[in-house]
Amino acid sequence: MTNLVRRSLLRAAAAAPVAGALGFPAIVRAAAPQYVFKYGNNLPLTHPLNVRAKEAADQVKEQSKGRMEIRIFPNNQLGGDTDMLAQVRSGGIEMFTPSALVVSTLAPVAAINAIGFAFNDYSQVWSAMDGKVGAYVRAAMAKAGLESFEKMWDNGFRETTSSSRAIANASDMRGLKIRVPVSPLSIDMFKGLGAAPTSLQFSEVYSSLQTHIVDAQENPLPIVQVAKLYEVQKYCSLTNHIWDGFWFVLNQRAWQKLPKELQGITSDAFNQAALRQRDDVRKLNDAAVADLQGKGLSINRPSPDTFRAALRQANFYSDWKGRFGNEAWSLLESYTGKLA
Ligand code: X2X
Repeated sequence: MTNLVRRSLLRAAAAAPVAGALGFPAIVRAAAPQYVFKYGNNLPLTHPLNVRAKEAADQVKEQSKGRMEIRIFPNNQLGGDTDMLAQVRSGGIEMFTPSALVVSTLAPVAAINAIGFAFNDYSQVWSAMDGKVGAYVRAAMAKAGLESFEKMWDNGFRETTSSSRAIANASDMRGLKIRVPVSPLSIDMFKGLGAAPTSLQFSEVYSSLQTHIVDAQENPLPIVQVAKLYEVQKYCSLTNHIWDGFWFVLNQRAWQKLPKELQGITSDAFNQAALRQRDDVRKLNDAAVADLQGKGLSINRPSPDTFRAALRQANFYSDWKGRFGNEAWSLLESYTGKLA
């Protein structure tokens, strides 16, 4: 389907229930939603992001007594990440959950949580992202025309999978044809490690691994599971190189048009769902190693030392400190300790 056809079908689908209700008796018409938000994302329905977003949407419908409806379009149905980012700004869709890496194509400082090997653990991650680092990024997104909910959703610590070899230390990255998201920081980081990275939208990942356009990719284990990447990969190296999360972003005009009461119901539902989703990802991740081994992936746990050293030597930390600026960088370091 072309994007154009897909979009007009979607418009028709979104309009149908409201228009259809016009022919109904008054009692049914009263239940027609006054506000309909389309929410697009890039993940399969089985990922906790979709499971918990559906719960939040149901909660909004119930608490708004049917006045507000959120329709979920998972799995890149509305196009890839770059398309959805453009649509949420233009108002083609009202909600989207891009990874911080993808948001950085619009608001560069959003990639700051993805600085290689910055966070030791989740307690540092959530302190920073629910605290001053998250607030700084949200202000930058608002300047770029995107509203966002306060609580970030978890993607996870990114690991490296490959069809050609296990990655035990930085020298194994040399020349590796690896897919990374559409993210300047990811490209720079993998170049710094000596790999040959290519940016592709997530919608292209499975097929590009299958046809060996690339040999490797990097993603948190729950994504390797739900997108069945283990079918087209042999090795999984627990590099933990980037912590990545999804921002719940909203079209600014559509958000500002919502009555305060509905804004409150909606942001409460999604911020609460985010906390449950974080818990789901943690549990999935704990069980994923055994599951993926059972599905045939060979798993190893490299030490971060050689990777950090390679990045330092490539001036990765000092370069990105310069790009993000001293203020943002010191906020990050107030949670992680000194990085550069
Ligand atoms: O595209 C990816 O690799 C994913 C699913 O992790 C993001 O959305 C960045």
